[in-house]
Amino acid sequence: MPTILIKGGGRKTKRKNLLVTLMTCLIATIILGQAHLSVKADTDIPGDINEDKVVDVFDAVIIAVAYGTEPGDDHWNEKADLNTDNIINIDDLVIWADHFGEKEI
Ligand SMILES: [Ca+2]
Ligand SMILES: [Ca+2]
Repeated sequence: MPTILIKGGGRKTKRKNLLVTLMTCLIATIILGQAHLSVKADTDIPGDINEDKVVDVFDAVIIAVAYGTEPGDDHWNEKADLNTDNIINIDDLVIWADHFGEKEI
């Protein structure tokens, strides 16, 4: 059985790997024809950052773009700060993951 060895990796490497993973998911979603246009509407689902009434990879991309930022930084997005602790990090991504796939009818 082949073994994949991943050495070290600082914060930037981990962030890059996360972004690559999220972009791969986005591309796969589009290819599979499951992508849809976002429509602004009020929503109460945690993790539905773009307020299209579904928690999907498009919301994760918004987190990825704002990842590691704090208020005042370039790319800061208040809506991506799901736990409202003024930093976009893995805790926000975990909240998104907990609600992934949820839809508002
Ligand atoms: Ca959404
Ligand atoms: Ca946060």
